[in-house]
Parts: sequence; C-alpha cells; structure tokens
Amino acid sequence: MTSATPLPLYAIGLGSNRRHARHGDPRQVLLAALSALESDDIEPMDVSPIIASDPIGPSRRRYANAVALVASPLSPPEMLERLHEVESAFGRRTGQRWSARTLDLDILLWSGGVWSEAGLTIPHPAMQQRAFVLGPLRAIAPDWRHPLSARTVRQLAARLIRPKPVDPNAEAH
Ligand code: PH2
Ligand code: MG
Ligand code: MG
Repeated sequence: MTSATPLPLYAIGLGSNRRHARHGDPRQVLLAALSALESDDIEPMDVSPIIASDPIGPSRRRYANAVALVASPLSPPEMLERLHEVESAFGRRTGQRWSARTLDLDILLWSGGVWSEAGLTIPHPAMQQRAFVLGPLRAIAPDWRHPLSARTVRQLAARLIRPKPVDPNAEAH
C-alpha cells in the first residue's frame, strides 16, 4: 500500500509585466507558466484569479499577478531551481533585479515551514507587505498560517488594507 502522507504544499507567486512574443500579454504569460510548471513532481492544486496591480518599485508597467498552490515532494532548493528553469524558458534574464520582467516565480510559503539560506528565504520576506501577493493568496489559502507571525493569510491581508492611525496618541486628544 502507498503511504497516505500528504505531499508538501507550496504557495508560488507569479508575476509578469512584459509581453512574451509567443504567449502574449502578461495574463497569458502567467497561464502558460502554470502549465509549464506542471510535471511529474509538481502538481498544481489551485490557482487564484489573476489580478492587475500597480508596480511596486522602479518599473512603470502594470503587472499581472496570481498565486498557485502546488503539491510537490521537491525540497525548497529543488523547487527554486525548477522555478528558475521555467523563468529562463520564458526569456527572463538574470541580474536585473526589479526591472520589467516577462516572468517572476517566487516561493511564498511551504508547508514545511521555515527555510533560510543565501538566496532562498521562506516565507518570502516581503509577502506580508504586498497586496498583490496577499489578495490572490487569500482567495485560495485564507487559513494558511504564516509560520513566523502566526497570523493567517486572511489576517495578514486584513492588516494590510485596514488604515491605521499615523499616531496612536493623536486619537486620544
Ligand atoms: N514584483 C516585483 C516588484 N514589484 N509589483 C507588482 N505589482 N507585482 C509584482 O509581482 C512585483 C512588483 C519584484 O519581484
Ligand atoms: Mg523572484
Ligand atoms: Mg518577486
């Protein structure tokens, strides 16, 4: 009998703000990237709606963003290598941090919890500040708990969009 141990789950962030000659606009790039990811050892379980989002950082083009849940026995470094292979297959050039990119694939969360080495940190260090990550992620995994803050994705998303007073004391006067 085969073991009933469930495979590890990864939440993968997908982003694109450049057309691809063959696949088309950023939305279509993300759909093509999802099928490119699917393989013997990466099984897509769910995918969020694709959203359009204003660029954070220097690039001026709008992004298409989505999040996918995939089940996979791959270790985090193996998964990262696979993501890099798919990015290169879509023409992503390295060494251009935060420039316009055809395809960006990031590991956001992993059911194994925390991973930390040069070049690979899980959870993704910026995910808690990014609406273009938390919005789509909430659509498919609202109850996933961030292993460091212990807050659910639903709570993290709510914190991000809820306006906070600039100075807590200002309200008392
Ligand atoms: N990715 C970045 C920098 N800025 N902005 C949006 N809206 N979406 C992204 O995916 C994104 C970004 C670096 O990876
Ligand atoms: Mg990246
Ligand atoms: Mg990124």
